[in-house]
Amino acid sequence: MCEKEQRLNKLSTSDMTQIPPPGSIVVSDWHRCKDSKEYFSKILHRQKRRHFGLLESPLMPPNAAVDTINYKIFISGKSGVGKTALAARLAGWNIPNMHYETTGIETTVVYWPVKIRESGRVLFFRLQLWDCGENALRRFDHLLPSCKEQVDAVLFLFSFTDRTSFDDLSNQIAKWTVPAAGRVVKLVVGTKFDLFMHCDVPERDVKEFQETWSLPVLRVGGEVSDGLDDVAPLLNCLTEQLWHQDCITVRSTSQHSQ
Ligand SMILES: Nc1nc2c(ncn2[C@@H]2O[C@H](COP(=O)(O)OP(=O)(O)OP(=O)(O)O)[C@@H](O)[C@H]2O)c(=O)[nH]1
Ligand SMILES: [Mg+2]
Repeated sequence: MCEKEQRLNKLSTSDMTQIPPPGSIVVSDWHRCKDSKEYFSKILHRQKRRHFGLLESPLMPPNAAVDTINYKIFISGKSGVGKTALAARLAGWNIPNMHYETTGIETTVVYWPVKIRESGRVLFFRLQLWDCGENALRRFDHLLPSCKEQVDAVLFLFSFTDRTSFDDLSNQIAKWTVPAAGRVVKLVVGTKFDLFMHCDVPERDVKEFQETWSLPVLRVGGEVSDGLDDVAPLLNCLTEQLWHQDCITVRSTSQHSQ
């Protein structure tokens, strides 16, 4: 059974009776609630984020039956836009000040506990972030197909300090909207939001873009902080879109088989 099938099997029928729209699926500030402490403590070490290797996972006591569900996320965007920095930010690592071009594919594992609002169910999302240097993607044809294989979501990056990266978004997104691409969650992330003195993308353009494409646009920037407040909006938005996509998939396959 492939990873995706295993994941879909973990959805209970109660998760699908009524599928709420994204925005009301997960408890949004759960990391601030008392009852989340035992879960978030598993992804922290001395108040900082714990680093997980490919084969490592948060250790929960055996009596706490928490399902872990795996997703593959591809980070897309032109060279220097901040793909590697975003992967580091989401994992709680420091961001390199210099731009070191990523020469191939790098993967980063991020765990994020989530509480589903309706059922009160807690799940660990295991997000495997795929970051590939833009120049390497152009140079080696075999890289993009491996990034696309079984991908669940794409983060489309633009930089607030680089107008061309914003103007190219529509092209990038259109490539992933063809039917052959299958169901893929799409999120737009504006990086370098902290460099407002050099901002080249005014808020009204972002708003217009958001209305045209009906996609969530998130903003990131600045130093990586130790807390979870910095990453929670993006990770909650991503996890709930993924959960919503899975619920829709299961519902449509069960309708087909009836
Ligand atoms: N101030 C600020 N700098 C950022 C931010 N994100 C990335 N940077 C800087 O932008 C530069 C390029 O970021 P990278 O993450 O290496 O770019 P990339 O998209 O991975 O580029 P390639 O690997 O060449 O495709 C680095 O010097 C980062 O420190 C941000 O949000 N704010
Ligand atoms: Mg990079």
